[in-house]
Amino acid sequence: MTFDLVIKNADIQTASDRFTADIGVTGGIISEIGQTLDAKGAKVLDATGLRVVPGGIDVHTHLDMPFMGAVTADDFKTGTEGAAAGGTTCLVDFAIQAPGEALQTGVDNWHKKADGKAVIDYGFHLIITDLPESRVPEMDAIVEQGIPSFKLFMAYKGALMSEDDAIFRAMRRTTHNGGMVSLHCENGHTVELMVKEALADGNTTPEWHALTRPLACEAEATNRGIALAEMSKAPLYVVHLTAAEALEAVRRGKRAGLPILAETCPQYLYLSHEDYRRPGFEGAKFVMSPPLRPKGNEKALWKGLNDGTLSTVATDHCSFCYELRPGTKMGKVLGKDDFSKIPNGAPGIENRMQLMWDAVAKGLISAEKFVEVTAANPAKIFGLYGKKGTIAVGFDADITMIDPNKPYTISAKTHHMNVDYNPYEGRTVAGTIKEVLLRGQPLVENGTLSSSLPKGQFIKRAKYGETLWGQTPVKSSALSFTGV
Ligand code: DUC
Ligand code: ZN
Ligand code: ZN
Repeated sequence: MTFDLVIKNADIQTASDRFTADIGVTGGIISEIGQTLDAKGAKVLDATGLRVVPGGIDVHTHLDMPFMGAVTADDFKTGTEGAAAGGTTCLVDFAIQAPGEALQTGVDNWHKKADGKAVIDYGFHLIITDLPESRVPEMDAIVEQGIPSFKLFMAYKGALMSEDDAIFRAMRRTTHNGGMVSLHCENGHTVELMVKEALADGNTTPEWHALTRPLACEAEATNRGIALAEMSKAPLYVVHLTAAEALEAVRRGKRAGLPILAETCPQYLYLSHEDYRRPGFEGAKFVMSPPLRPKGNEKALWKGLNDGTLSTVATDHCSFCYELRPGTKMGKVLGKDDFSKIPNGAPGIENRMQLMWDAVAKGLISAEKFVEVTAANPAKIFGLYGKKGTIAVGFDADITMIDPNKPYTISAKTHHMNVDYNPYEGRTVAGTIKEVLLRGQPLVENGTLSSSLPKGQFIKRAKYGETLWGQTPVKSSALSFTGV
């Protein structure tokens, strides 16, 4: 066998195993894993001293997204460069169907945004905002294009929110077309009322964003979403789960044998409601939905990761600058006098792998769990497995190498994302992302973003319950509701 690249002495970590071997790459695909591969004529990368893990897969990002009168600061260029620098080699971004628009239009718009700009591989989910009965069949064509997942919002009344009948319609269709619905679970009706009351009482500061979206607001919606999934006999993926009570609802659903899957994000594991009380207007940097939760809530999330109730850690990367961006009217400061006008969202795409590896170093999760929630499960759930999500022969050579002995300090001064703050500013994590490969091509070399970055490809994902073995969709043995 001849190779284009051989990674020598790799301390390989997958979701199930750790072993030392050489990795041979041919045509961007892992072609052999063995003890002493012959590297004659191949480029050689010596991984001695590094931990070698599958490239991260972030299944929840919002790049180049118009939202709340602003547009996110990161587009597919800066967002994927940030992702690459942080060891993420594939993402699934949310395309949006605007109200009144055909579903296909939302997808077409997102292809235009990403094509030629992304430096890592990517897929899309589709956010549905308007689903009368007459539009439901349009979902089938979207699934057939390799976009088998849809997101509907139970919050953001008057903008993104869907009522229960639309959610139910979407879920029922997925039982026929091989798609899956994911839900943003917050009760948009109570949020609207509580926000109005808070403002009428003169409560305008960022902390009120969280006070008007309490834990029960998320728990109620999560319970309702699970009930809708049960009635429609459809799988459900709960995005950005934060509240312990919502986690309990997922746990109950799983125990009852329902195909319910859930994700959390690093911000809900590492940050808390106290960040809203930072001096001045700084709390606005943490205004996102659902909001950060009171200290102590995160313990339930770590437990949920470890016992499998939570299957994935994604970022919900949705970056808005803090200051007004020159020449635009976009920035968190839009809500200086009214918290409800602060664009919701925070950056994180670059820091997810570092923060979760830090959890390994601190003993909060195992190295196997790290790979499971950052790469393997995202790939299995979202139809990428067989191509992405582990280090094995036949898979894309998407590989991240971490120096576990070199701490790294997170800062907006050094990050690659196009945003003027970092929610984790000054935090030192246990490892440094040293080398990152996308289909064998360098994204990060010796800790620095490569000067000649590869072109990211749109990945046609397999339907729910299928994988991309040999790059062709087949029924999966990899996905089980207890396993992920
Ligand atoms: N939450 C956010 O904070 N921003 C984008 C959308 C979302 O669900
Ligand atoms: Zn959401
Ligand atoms: Zn989101």
